[in-house]
Amino acid sequence: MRNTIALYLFLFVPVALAARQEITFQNIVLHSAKQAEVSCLAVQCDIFLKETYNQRLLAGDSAEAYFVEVWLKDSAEYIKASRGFTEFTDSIGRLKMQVPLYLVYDAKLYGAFTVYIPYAAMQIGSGLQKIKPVIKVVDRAGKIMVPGFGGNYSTMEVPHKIDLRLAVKSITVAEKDANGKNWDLHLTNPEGAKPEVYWALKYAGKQISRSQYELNNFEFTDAEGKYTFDFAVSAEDIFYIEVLDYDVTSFSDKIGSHKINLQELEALNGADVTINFDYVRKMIFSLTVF
Ligand SMILES: [Ca+2]
Ligand SMILES: [Ca+2]
Repeated sequence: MRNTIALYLFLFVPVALAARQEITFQNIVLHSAKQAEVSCLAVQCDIFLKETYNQRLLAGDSAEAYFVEVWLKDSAEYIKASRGFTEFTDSIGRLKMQVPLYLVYDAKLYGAFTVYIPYAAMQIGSGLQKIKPVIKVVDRAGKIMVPGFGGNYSTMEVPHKIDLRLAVKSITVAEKDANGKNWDLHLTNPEGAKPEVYWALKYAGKQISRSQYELNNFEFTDAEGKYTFDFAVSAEDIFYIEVLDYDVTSFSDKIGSHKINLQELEALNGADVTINFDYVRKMIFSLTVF
């Protein structure tokens, strides 16, 4: 019997000490801001922790970060993500931004914590719209720390949105990189020194689409439009078509990055355009507004 009690205490005491972190939000404010050259809704709040990282560590909780997740509502409904923005959604298509909240040794307050959500990623009309954030916090294992805290509605000016179709038809890259070296190291097979060329669409600092690569080839082609991609941007947003060499053993090598803004787009609309930039000798693509 005494053994049983001793064992019970041994198991029970650490669990009791490791009670959950408590997190609260105050001063939730919405405003509009440019972030990564894109019109965004900024959701700002002050976050208060009940205990510091050091206190949690003493309680046996070594989590060094929590994750703040922000959804939006326009009425009773959650706002869904626009076409092409799967990088910004939860599993059922609701627009979601997730940002890590790194824990500092002795801090209990995170003042002015801000999450940026591109307006173009929201399935919402332009002009004045009522929007409210719903904030949740999870730990690294996905355990819910704060179940879903709703702010108040604010009236925001949502910029005019443009639906686009991007088709990258072909890419030819230089045979050597910036250092005059082969794109890939390959001592036994000269073919293996050629790159694996693919393109990626970079928007608001995130890769929102990419093509597959072709093995050992200075060229990429997509005559059938297999990787044609539909997405939306706000009127003055800037985005990038990046060309890369896929590498298994390291980060892919960047071959070139082409910046696209709307002035350029109006001149381009629908036609095949041939350009060169950085170590891309030739890229043929089209951008269509629809
Ligand atoms: Ca490489
Ligand atoms: Ca490669």
